[in-house]
Amino acid sequence: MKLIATILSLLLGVTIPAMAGDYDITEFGATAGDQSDDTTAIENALTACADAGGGTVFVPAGTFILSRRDSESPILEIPPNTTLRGEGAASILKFAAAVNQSNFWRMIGAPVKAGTKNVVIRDLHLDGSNTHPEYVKGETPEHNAGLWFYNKDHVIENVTVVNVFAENFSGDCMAFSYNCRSITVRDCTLRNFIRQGIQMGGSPSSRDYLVTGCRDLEHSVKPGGSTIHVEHARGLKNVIIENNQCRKSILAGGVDGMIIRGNTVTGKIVGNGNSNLLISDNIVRAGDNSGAVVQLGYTKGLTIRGNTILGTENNPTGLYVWGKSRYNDQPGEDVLISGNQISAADHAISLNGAVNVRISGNLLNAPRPLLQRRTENVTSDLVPPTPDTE
Ligand SMILES: [Ca+2]
Repeated sequence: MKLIATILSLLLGVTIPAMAGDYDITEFGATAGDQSDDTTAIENALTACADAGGGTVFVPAGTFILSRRDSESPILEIPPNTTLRGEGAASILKFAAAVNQSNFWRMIGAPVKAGTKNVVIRDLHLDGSNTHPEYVKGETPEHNAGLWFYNKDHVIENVTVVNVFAENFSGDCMAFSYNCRSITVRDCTLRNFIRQGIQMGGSPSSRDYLVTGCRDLEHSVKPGGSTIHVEHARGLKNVIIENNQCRKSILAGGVDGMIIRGNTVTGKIVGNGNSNLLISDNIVRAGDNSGAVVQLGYTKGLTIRGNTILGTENNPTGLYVWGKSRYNDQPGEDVLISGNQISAADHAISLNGAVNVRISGNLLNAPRPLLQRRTENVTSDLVPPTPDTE
């Protein structure tokens, strides 16, 4: 219909009102495969979509260039009831090289003045054009991101990201934070992030995030962060991180109600300051890191079940549950460790500052199965129990 409207418009010299439906960015002046900037054209397509109350903004196959704007971020604001859709990996939205000469540029996000809701972003390839090989403090523009849904003043609700390939971002490939609710990231692919792959934060009203079926490809830069990362959760509730493939770690803290399940991770799973946390059925292979492979600090209500935790000679500890240190009053509290397979160079399980712990039915491959320090009320089926060392 859009094409017919355009032809009629040309023949009759009149403007046909926009139809609900597709807003093809090339019909608004975007041109693929050249160096011409396409930012204004795509903005105009989004504005037309917004004026119609929503619809689908279509990015055909080809590379389209996005540049910095007057205000910092996000560059493309997705209005409510809008799908931003490409044809898959061949539909590329790419930062102009100059974008990475400064910081705080985000490619796609919510309108700054209004928030957004009912948004789908799918079948796209986002390229951040980063050329920094690794993070260097003060030099790497670490806040330049692909997706950035964050709004201090307005709600961002029901955002679904599907089949998006995001690479070469000097900050995060995708980030969700303040005022986000009902966020789904499904079947997305990441590569070459200098900060995090998928970053999730929150605010007291943030809730209900699902990240599933995502993976990072082999990197040609040195990521400084994790494949999936929850940071600055600020009261975030209900996060599910399920069935992802992570070349870097999963780090997640400060969430009430979180499931980390069925992921394969090369690196670590680390979580601090959570409550009501389930870690189950993950396969975690220690990467080139040392220390404990899975580390869970000052968590209240923690179930660690059915995981395969594989350390190397660099990992003295497989699973480390801790709390109540000089830095935190909260112990690791109400902890169930059951049915895991754990290997490590020294201790399979280490408890430090943990209270109310039940350990049962684990298959442990380590010189010493259990180390306890500053624990209370630990029930274990490990025979013979390892004596407390302190
Ligand atoms: Ca162009």
